[in-house]
Amino acid sequence: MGTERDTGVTRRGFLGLTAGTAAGVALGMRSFKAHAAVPHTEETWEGGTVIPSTCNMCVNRCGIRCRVVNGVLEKIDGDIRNPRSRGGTCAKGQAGIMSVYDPDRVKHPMIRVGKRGEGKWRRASWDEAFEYVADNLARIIKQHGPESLLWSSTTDLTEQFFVRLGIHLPTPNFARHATLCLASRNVGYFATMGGVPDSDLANAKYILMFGANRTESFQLPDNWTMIEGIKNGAKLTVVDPRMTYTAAKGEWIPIRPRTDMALTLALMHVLIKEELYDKEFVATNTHGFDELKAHVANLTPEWAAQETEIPAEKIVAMAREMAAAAPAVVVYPGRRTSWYTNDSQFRRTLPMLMALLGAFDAPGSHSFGSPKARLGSFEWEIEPFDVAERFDHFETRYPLANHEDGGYVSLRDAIVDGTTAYPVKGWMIYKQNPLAAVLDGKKSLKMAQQMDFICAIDVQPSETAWMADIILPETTYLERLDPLWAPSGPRAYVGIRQPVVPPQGEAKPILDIIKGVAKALDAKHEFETPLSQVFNFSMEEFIDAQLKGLPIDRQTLMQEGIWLGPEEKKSYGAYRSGKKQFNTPSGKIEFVSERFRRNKFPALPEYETPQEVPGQQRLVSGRHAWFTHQRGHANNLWLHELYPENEVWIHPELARQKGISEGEEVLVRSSVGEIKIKAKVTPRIRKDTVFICHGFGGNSAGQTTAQGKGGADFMLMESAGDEISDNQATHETFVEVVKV
Ligand SMILES: Nc1nc2c(c(=O)[nH]1)N[C@H]1C(S)=C(S)[C@@H](COP(=O)(O)OP(=O)(O)OC[C@H]3O[C@@H](n4cnc5c(=O)[nH]c(N)nc54)[C@H](O)[C@@H]3O)O[C@H]1N2
Ligand SMILES: Nc1nc2c(c(=O)[nH]1)N[C@H]1C(S)=C(S)[C@@H](COP(=O)(O)OP(=O)(O)OC[C@H]3O[C@@H](n4cnc5c(=O)[nH]c(N)nc54)[C@H](O)[C@@H]3O)O[C@H]1N2
Ligand code: SF4
Ligand SMILES: [Mo]
Repeated sequence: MGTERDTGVTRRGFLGLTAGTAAGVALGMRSFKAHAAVPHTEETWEGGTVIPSTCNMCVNRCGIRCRVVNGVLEKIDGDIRNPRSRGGTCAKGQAGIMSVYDPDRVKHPMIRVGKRGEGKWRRASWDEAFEYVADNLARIIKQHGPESLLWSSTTDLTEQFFVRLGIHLPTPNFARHATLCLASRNVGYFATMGGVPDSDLANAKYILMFGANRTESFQLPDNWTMIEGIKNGAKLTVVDPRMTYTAAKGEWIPIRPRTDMALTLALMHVLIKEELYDKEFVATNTHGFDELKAHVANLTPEWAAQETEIPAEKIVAMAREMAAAAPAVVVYPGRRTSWYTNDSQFRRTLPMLMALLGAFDAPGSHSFGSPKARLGSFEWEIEPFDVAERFDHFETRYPLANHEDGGYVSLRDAIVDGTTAYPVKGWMIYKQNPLAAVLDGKKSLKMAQQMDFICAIDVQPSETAWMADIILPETTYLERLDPLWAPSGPRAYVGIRQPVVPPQGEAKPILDIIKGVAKALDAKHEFETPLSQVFNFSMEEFIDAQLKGLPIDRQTLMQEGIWLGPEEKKSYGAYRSGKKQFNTPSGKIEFVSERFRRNKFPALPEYETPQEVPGQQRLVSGRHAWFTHQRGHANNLWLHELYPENEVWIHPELARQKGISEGEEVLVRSSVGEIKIKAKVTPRIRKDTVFICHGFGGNSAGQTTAQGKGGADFMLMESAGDEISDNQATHETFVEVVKV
């Protein structure tokens, strides 16, 4: 691991585990009592107790207030004091109740007795379960070394405990959430402007979205602020091959998929040619303008029109409108950017466009340094360790990726194709469902089958847990105390997630599970630092360390649910004037990246016309507002009632050609798989594209509500990853829709 990192991400900074050293602002002292009056809904409630906490049904962590009557969770509402969620809870947040009372939930440790995947299990005590896991890990460490263990998990407040255990073995082989979701966005933005900036949507005059579907794929507080922006008169332009509800709130630009970079390059061409760009900002704050100018000189709107199927006049008009609105423009960074093999380079073009417009460090545009509470750090054991190189050669193959996240596509393919540097025999999985979240599902299954040992720590018998040798049941987010949550946003705050009801069955919180494994493993193997010594603290102690320096104690925070920092007025101008530098090698926004050039990637994003398959459609996927692809939602009884199965969206003309009618079951076929799914015939999608909402088509027999409902997009998607970050590229596959 010891190589110089072009990403600048070091093992010390891993996961932000050194939280508190990040860009938080110091908070003024203000007593909690001074907060705005809390409740809204509970005034109408009769009886019961109200416990404030933090939602975990998706990534947003809204503030919630949970009403418990006689030990039963009856209602979840939003917490109006939360500066990001502002009292909102979506359908998923309210259906969180059913994650506790799900009849299929795993409530006891389960050990596989039949063949892998056959679904035969026996109940085990926790003592036996810890021994079982430790025996297997110790055996693999002894035979092949700790690096023979793959450690995979998805971002959450608790993930750090699981990852710490992996670090202390030590294994270098992590597979984390970013590589399924937003790694390419992060690489693109960090390379270009040193971070992913905040977007002041509420005060923007022009908002340009590429796919990002804020009215359905919730991302706080941007759902709220985008609507505020529109109310304040902003023009919203949504570029998407599909007319989402977000597109319906503005102008829909039905782009030919995978050609977005042609549009952004042509927009830059117009801004430069018509001298509409912000000359002062470009001179003070950017690097490589002359090279950019030459690079886009021939990339005319007429050229882009052929690629994107957006009329040239429209592209010119967009550039002019943006320039007229500048600097109050937001070209939105997006969140899920696991689309194509050129995603990092495409995402680079977004901050480049913003830089030309001078749309940074001004109201209505991008900025860094939004208010954030500065949490105290928990003092972990000393690192680094002497760790092996990764088995998948990730660091040399993807020199500019975030190496601590790993790359799911390349690591899975290396294992299945037999090109690993050494054997990979054990797989520990926490709060992740890779057998449904990674494209080319058949290939992922092969990876699972070649493991000697798989342990899944989950709340549900997910597709992945179903293939494990042992399932360790975690308590749901409504039954446990988690580390604190202090995001940046419109106002600094600290939120707490705490037990609202007692755990079902014998489920345990992750820290207790890790402690159990650590103790059992210490008895079987000698570690540099005994693992039980690493995990010798309680969650309460961890939280107390986080609260150090903040004017609130744990008990009060648990009672109130939130600590709000002072209201701060954002100040602008430090970057524009050149007083503050960007966190890039040149200290400026980089049109040209010498770092990319050095690593043999194009220093300026280069467009290539996508290859298409005649007679077939490009498959794209995404979200539904009442459903989270992840977290076992297809099995949630209430959400299932709202949205029981997904469909494949096809254009009416295509449907007519194939004789397919609305609601009819069809076959969708690609080079790697075939699924049955109902057709949704709609003019809201291009004729050359089909759409499938991700998260359905599950094949775990343990999930009786979800099993077999709808179609699994990931079984159709061919293996592909972004060239720079190895973020999975889920929209590279062409499919045939067949009438049955
Ligand atoms: N085809 C296709 N693939 C995609 C996407 C797509 O749009 N299309 N989207 C991608 C994106 S953006 C993402 S973020 C990933 C997400 O994919 P993952 O990272 O795998 O999703 P998660 O929901 O974090 O993890 C799901 C698992 O966590 C379990 N779980 C839920 N709550 C808890 C808990 O409290 N404790 C424990 N231990 N387990 C819990 C659930 O039962 C489930 O098995 O998928 C990606 N994959
Ligand atoms: N309700 C709900 N909210 C969620 C989630 C959820 O599962 N449910 N998940 C959360 C997570 S983990 C994430 S990452 C975010 C994801 O939120 P978003 O980043 O908004 O991602 P998606 O919903 O996947 O939307 C992708 C959109 O891109 C479009 N698209 C596909 N190909 C192209 C293309 O070539 N060009 C353009 N311009 N557009 C294209 C698709 O048609 C789709 O509408 O949502 C978060 N919020
Ligand atoms: S958006 Fe919905 S599911 Fe996500 S955290 Fe908020 S309430 Fe929960
Ligand atoms: Mo995601």
